[in-house]
Amino acid sequence: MAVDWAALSEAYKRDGVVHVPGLLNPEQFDAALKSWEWSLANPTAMNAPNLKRDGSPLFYADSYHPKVMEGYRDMLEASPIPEACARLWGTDPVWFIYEQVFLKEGGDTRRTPWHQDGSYIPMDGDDVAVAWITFEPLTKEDSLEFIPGSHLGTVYNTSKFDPKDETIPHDTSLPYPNLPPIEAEKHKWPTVSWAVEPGDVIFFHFRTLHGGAPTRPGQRRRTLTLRFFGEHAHYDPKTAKALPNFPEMATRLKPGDTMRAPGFLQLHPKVGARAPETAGA
Ligand SMILES: O=C(O)CCC(=O)C(=O)O
Repeated sequence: MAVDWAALSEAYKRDGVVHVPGLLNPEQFDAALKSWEWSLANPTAMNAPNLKRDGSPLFYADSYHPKVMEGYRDMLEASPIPEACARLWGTDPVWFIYEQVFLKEGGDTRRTPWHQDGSYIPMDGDDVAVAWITFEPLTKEDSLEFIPGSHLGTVYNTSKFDPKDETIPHDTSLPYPNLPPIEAEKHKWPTVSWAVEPGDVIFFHFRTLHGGAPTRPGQRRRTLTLRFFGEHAHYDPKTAKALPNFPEMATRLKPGDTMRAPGFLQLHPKVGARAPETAGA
């Protein structure tokens, strides 16, 4: 199916989220799934304990593996996703930041609380994107929800993902307002979501409010998210002063500095020489 990148780029800039059906061919989809499986087989020390199954529904997430390139490099280099980011932004180049995997299964798992990734990621700017890839088909009702245009509005504080009150911040020291109670006041917030088929990719801006996609008994959801930045992106420490795989970020960069650092893997346009084996150096 021909993709109208001009229309999608316009929508990305306006809404901060787009759905690209069938972007990954079966080979690229399998490669993405193999990377997800690598992450599950190689959990980080911090999140490995959360994989223990005790009969209760599992909502597992892991990210920032220091050796991510071992499981991701070949997949990333053969993926159409970096070029898609460039088309959405209208600029080159595209650098990889980090991966995140999700697994929800084993009963009623809770909705992912409403949040903005940009409250946690020490970067901001026009040219940033999360690529959300789900390996199970999802109905619109079971899919992730977004608030279109929210990337142009307020940056809210983080969420502690506290089931009692999802608006409680994870980092109370930040000078940002608490998240509003979006789920309780849904009528005030126009949302968008899409049914997802294997091979589809949803792209969203770091500041786009998103949440949802619970699973019910008998359902499983395996999801991979990949994060990228480009030409117009700057260092913005917020809660994370540095990325775990780029610890010198806070000392090498000042807030507002254009985001450039050796070691982030440039994926588009392709460069000849292979960068180091970590995402940040
Ligand atoms: O897939 C999910 O449940 C959450 C995804 C998400 O919040 C993210 O990728 O930032």
